[in-house]
Amino acid sequence: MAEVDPYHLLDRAVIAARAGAELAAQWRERGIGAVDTKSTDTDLATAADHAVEALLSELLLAGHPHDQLLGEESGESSRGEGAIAAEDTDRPATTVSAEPPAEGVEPLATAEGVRWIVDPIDGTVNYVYGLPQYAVSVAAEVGGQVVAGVVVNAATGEEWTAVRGGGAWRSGVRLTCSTEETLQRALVATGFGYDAARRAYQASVLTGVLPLVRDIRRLGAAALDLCAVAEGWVDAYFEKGLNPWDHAAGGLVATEAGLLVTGLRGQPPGPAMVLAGPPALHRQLHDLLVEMQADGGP
Ligand code: LIP
Repeated sequence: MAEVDPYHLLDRAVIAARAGAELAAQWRERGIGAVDTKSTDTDLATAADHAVEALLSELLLAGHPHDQLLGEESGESSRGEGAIAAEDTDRPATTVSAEPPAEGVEPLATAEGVRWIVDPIDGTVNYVYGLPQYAVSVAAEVGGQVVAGVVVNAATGEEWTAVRGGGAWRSGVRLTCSTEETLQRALVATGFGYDAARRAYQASVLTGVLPLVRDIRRLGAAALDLCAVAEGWVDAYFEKGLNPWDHAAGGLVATEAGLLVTGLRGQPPGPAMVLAGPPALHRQLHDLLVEMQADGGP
């Protein structure tokens, strides 16, 4: 069994995410290149998405033949199997992110490599329109658990980082989520899929939620929604239909800021539902979403 230092993985994630965000910003400035559609006419993938994911893959996998990468545009790719490469255990953690290593975050023993879960540009529609709410998201998964993650808003440069057990941070400040306890006073973020039938169902769920909360925010990038809830900029967030790359890093940031990040009915966060809420509010919103069968529909 090899050991891997989650802060070393965070170093690697931050270096890659910053480079990816820089490339995304350059493409945005120069023109984002061809824009293709994926599952529907409104589900976009740009040449920039592909270029950024290729850069992330190169930076994260080069020299680490035992690591794998799951990316939105390329799917699963791996460079061989086996234990963590030696350099993952020898190098001291030279953290490039702002937060200091926290007490109690021990190196992890694993027989597998690291699986990097990346979204090259989360919030692609915002990116195409030039709305400054799109992000590069990089998460490191070891033994099936995300242990380090970074989200960089490629428009503003804001950067959120987290190591499991080490807190969530932005610009050297440790994040704590909302303490709101009343659903009626909760500002709730959400999002919608690209398929028309799913959007109609999600709108019907929203019809039941909107009258019972302070208000709704639809910001357009799940990774940044999860960082917003970690900041307390919104009190809670829920969305059906997310992919692992949408919420892997942002979900750890939210968890480390004190939020409960779950699915519904005892399920983990996943395509059926991602719900992030402060402990005092999570149950109320959870039960409302169950009542509205928010994880159902197309
Ligand atoms: C987006 C998510 C967002 C969701 C959008 C879309 P993409 O990801 O971040 O939360 O509401 O429908 O799925 O497609 O921009 O990478």
